[in-house]
Amino acid sequence: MFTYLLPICLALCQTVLSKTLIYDWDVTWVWASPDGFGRPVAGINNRFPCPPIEATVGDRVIVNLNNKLGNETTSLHFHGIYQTGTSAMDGPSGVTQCPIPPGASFTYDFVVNQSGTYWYHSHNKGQYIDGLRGPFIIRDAAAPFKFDEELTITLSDWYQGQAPDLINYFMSAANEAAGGSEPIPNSALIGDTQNTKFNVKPKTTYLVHVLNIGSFVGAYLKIDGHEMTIVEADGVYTESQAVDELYLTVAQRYSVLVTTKDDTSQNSAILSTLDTSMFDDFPPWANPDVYGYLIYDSSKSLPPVSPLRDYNVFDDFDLIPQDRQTAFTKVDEQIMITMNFEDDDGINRAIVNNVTYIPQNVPTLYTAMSAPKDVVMNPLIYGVNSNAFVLKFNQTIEIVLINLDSGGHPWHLHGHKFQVIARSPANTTYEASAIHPPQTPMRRDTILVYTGGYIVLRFQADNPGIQLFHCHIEWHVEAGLIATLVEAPDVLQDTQSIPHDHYQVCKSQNIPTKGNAAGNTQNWLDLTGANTNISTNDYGALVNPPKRKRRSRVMRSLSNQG
Ligand SMILES: [Cu+2]
Repeated sequence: MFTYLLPICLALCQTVLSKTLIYDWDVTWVWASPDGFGRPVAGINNRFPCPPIEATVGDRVIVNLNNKLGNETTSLHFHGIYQTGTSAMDGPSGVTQCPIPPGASFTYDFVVNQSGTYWYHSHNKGQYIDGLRGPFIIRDAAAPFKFDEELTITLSDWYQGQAPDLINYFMSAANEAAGGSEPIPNSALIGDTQNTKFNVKPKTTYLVHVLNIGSFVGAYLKIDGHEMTIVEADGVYTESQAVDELYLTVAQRYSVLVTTKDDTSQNSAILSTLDTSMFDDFPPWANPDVYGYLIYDSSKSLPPVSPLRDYNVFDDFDLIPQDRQTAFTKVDEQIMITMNFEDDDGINRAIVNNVTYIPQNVPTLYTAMSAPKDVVMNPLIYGVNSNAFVLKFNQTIEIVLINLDSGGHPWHLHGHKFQVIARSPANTTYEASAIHPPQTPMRRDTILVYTGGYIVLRFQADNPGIQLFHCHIEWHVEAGLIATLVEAPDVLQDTQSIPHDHYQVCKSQNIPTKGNAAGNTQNWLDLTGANTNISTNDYGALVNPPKRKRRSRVMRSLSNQG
């Protein structure tokens, strides 16, 4: 009789049941040895691995972040979270906030109206390479699948060196002269450690959240003797897809259903290996293999393991979203992006339409918030090196990304899940006439573009905010492989605000919070003083980097040859 009230009740009940989750987090250096080698790691509350955030759809999440690192700035990004109405909580430093200096505090406060497997990580100058990252799981009573228990398996590459030193060498003339290679990870991790044990019950269906929280290369995963069924990718429910192996680029996530055996006589191995095809060099000290175990009975021995080498990967382009959302057919605005790398005065820089990304004097969000109406939609005010594209509210946007580099790149868009309209094989020239959208394209927030190939993505510009579109390889972020989508800044400045503590961390560092990219509040089209110079002494998030050493004569002659 009262069935017409049901939707109202569901909405109300959701609101009533929503919780506020408060995380008081000190970012601290922790001595840890995830792969057996001890080193300082960026952790939380003196612990590493960093703790998960576990929420339910509709919850409000508050993270009170205190930077107690002492020697580095920090920030947190909540990867895949839309931040609808709260662009200021997105996290990338220089974009939606200032870097948080040592001793300062900063509050992230937002509501999660989405579900699935996400993660958080520092979005500040390559810092998450040093460990500041963790899972962010959002549960949903209305999820279209059934399970008994949950497990979270993170995969990642790992370095024994520290990010500031690795970044400094990666961005040096010496490295460019030697070929510009990314640093090779020493090892691989499961759950930010190795030989990780997961206790399981027999004959039980687990929802296993799998995340690649690494910094550089993709990772394969297989659970010996157990089939996996993909039911979610990057927070999008999918039609069930059985696979016996997963491949995740950095920043991608899946939920898979795994039903355990009805037999506790043997434990099972979890096999993971890094995608070494992304290494420019394969030194003997690099170990791409890592293992974990499903423990059915802790009194039984661990099963023997051997490296995972039978790569048998399902193409994520073929996944079908469970809601069967059809492809957007009418595109209002097309953004063409060509990506490549170039030698910029002896330094290896990434370029988006021939321009390398450099953070601007004023965080881009603050430029958008303070701009007069007559210039807020003008990409010029955001600075040439922000690679800004201004999107009009609610338009359907198509991004065509053409990869001219001789390597694959996992591209991530903040604030959205895009439809994957096309992905070409490697070394394929883009032709608009060759694009035939699938009827119900896969949606996700991170997608691999193959070597020399292209991807075509579509989404609705319905989320006013500053949304970065960037390669998620941290080395490439540092090298400037970033575009800035300034989404409906006219709506943004009328509907959102910046909390006082956010401005405060800028003021304490004398970073301007008003004006165009150069900080000019008088003449908005005068970009004199905007940041157009790349750093020649990049030590990542270090506050007091060592002074630049004089380059030796040998190095100078080497780089001149390059
Ligand atoms: Cu890349």
